[in-house]
Amino acid sequence: MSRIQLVKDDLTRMKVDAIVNAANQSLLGGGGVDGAIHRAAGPGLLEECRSLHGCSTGSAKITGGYQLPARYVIHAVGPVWRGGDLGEAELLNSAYETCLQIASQHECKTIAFPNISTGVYGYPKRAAAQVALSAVNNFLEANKVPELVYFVCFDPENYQIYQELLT
Ligand code: AR6
Repeated sequence: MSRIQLVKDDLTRMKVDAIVNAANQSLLGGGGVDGAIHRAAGPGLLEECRSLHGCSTGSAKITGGYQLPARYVIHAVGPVWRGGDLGEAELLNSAYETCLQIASQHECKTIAFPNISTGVYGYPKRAAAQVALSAVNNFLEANKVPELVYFVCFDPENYQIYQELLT
C-alpha cells in the first residue's frame, strides 16, 4: 500500500496520531479549517496555543488534540499567495517539511494534512498540491516515520487535483 492516501472528508474526524492545522502566525484561531479544528477540539486547544506565542510563516508548532480523535494538532503557517515571486513555494515546502519533522520527533505513525494555504491564503491549488506532494515524497523517502500520510481534501477541486497527481 502506498504511504500516501487521499481522503475526501472533514479533517477534524480523522483518527490519526496528528492532524495538521492551516493556521496563521498568531496561532489563536481563525476561519476555514483552523476554525473547524478549534470548534471540534474545545477551549483547551486555544489555551495551549496562547502559551506558544505564535509561529513564523513556513514553520509549525505542536499541541495536544483535546476533544479531537487525533492525539496531536500540528499548527502550520503557510504563506499568503502574493504572485509567486516572494518565496511562497519555499515557505509552503518548509511548512509541510516542518510538520513531518515534528511528527517524526513525536513518533506519529499517521498524519493528516489539509491543503495548506489554498483557502483564505489564495495559493493556486495545483501549484500548492505539487509542492505538498514533493515535500511529503522527499521526506518519506528519507524517513520511516510517519508511516502513512493522508491528504484530506475538503473541496472537490483539490480532491480532483490530488487524484490526478497521485495516479
Ligand atoms: N477539513 C479539511 N479541509 C478543510 C476544512 C475541514 N474541516 N475546512 C476547510 N478546509 P483555509 P489557508 C480546506 O482557508 O488558506 C484561517 O482563517 C479548504 O477547503 O482553512 O491556509 C487561518 O486562521 C482549503 O482547501 O487555510 C488563517 O488565517 C484548505 O482547508 C488562514 O485561514 C485551507 O483553507 C489560513 O489560510
